[in-house]
Amino acid sequence: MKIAFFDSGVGGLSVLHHAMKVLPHEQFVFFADEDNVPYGTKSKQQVRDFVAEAFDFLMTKDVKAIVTACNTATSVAVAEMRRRYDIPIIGMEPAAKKALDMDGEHRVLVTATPITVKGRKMELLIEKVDKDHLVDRLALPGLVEFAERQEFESQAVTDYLTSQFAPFDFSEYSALVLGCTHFNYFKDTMRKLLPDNVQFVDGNEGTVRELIRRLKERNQLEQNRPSVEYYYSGRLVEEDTELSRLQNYLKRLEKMY
Ligand code: DGN
Repeated sequence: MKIAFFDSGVGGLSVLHHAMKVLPHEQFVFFADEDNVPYGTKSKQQVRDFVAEAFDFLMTKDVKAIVTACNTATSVAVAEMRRRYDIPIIGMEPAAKKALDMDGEHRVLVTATPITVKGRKMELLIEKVDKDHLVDRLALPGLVEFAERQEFESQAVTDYLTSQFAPFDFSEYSALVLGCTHFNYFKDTMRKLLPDNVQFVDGNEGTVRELIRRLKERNQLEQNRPSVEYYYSGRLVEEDTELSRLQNYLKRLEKMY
């Protein structure tokens, strides 16, 4: 059986990229909801509907687990999906705890989409892990659009990040949390704009670790000939130009991770 990775767009490839490294004998299905990206600026109900449709589709593909490689979808829709299906459904959560645990004295900036930043799940997370009030939040919806256009290092990206980062005194921060899977593509670009005391923290490893734990529990890790099938909103990606678009993202990740 296969393992599905789902995202609103290409962000989830960053989690899949890590999974392919640590699970080299599994078969994957990657679903990017390219018809509806971006999610982060839509209503919660719209996102819930998109996710339900995608999951219904993925359930027809003989999958043994679904990784919701999208913090936004996890934040508003995963609980409902877990009630609906009885396979493991793994979510993403901005790695605020991991970032605080790494230092514990300096501030941490959690970046994500507007839905994730303002969501109830984020409030609960902060309440739980941020006893010393060290966490700040910043929505960076522009990065999702840049990532979808494969624009990672242009002057426009630098200008956008520079203006968004301007209100923060980064000498007080030990970490920046990449709380949206699309943001992983900008680690290098951000590195050039932030002082060395700021470390980047993402949730990729933790999510894949949880996936492995859940599959082991069910005795469902397999030794297959590896493969990945890509879908854009339910359409199998077959054209060379689109496959090479996806390869470009994986190449960028390979350089950075
Ligand atoms: N990649 C998604 C996330 O991790 O939140 C969402 C991007 C979007 O659709 N805005």
